[in-house]
Amino acid sequence: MQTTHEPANLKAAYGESGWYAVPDRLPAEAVEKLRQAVDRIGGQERPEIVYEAEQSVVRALHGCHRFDEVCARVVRLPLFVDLAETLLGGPVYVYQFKVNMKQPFEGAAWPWHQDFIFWHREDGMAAPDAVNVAVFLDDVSADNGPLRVIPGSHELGIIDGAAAAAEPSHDWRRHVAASLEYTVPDDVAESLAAASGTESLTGPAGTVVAFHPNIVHCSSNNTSARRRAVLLITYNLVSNAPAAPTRPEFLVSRDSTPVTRVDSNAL
Ligand code: 6CS
Ligand code: FE
Repeated sequence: MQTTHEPANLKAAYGESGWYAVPDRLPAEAVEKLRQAVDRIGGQERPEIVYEAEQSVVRALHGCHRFDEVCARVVRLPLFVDLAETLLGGPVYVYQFKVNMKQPFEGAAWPWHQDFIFWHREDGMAAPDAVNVAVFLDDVSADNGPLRVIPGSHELGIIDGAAAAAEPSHDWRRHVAASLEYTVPDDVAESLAAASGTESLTGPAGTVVAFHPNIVHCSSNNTSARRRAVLLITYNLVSNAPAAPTRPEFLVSRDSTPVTRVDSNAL
């Protein structure tokens, strides 16, 4: 199968650090089409739109590939599907689609956390045989709230924080708000960061970065005047599809049919 990535070094680098910045970028005209889709959807009234705590600023859009034709095509681009299949080693489907907006001045932080614990505890995903593909829709720099990761932390499995003892709320709003249900305690994250350092994922609009479901990551408030919108497509191995997820379908796809590619210039 012709892929768009050099599998050898991609898998080695990703396996080592838990994340990988892909050399290829999403072309500017495709980024612009996605920005227009985000603006279109963000102005609608729909359950897939999550707001910041003060209820008027959009925090994230969810599941847009299920109702918007540009988003439905972007998840099928060979650039992303080849990346996911190379890293996961088999046919994949779109498990989750979201755009974290990180609006100027009001885009709130995401505390230190891992993603797999949400998919495992809330949806029944058996193994972290999924991958997050981040696509920057805006330029991301140190001052507009970049994603920060702790390299190598993907090898630690699920790090149980305070939530481990508490009875889970099973309220999906606690899984996408600034006050997350499952977090990695700051002292644990800080000691991991002291040992391994942290990397800030920055780059121009169009940058593509893959990161592991168990890598410890966070992002700060956006105190700048520049939005930091990032599209996150989570691909899951078809063979790893949860049997009976119950969270809303815009958070967890029920359709585990292998994703089929469109042409690279289909957007
Ligand atoms: O609950 C979820 O599915 C989402 N929540 C977080 C904090 N990351 C993973 C996923 O996007
Ligand atoms: Fe996350």
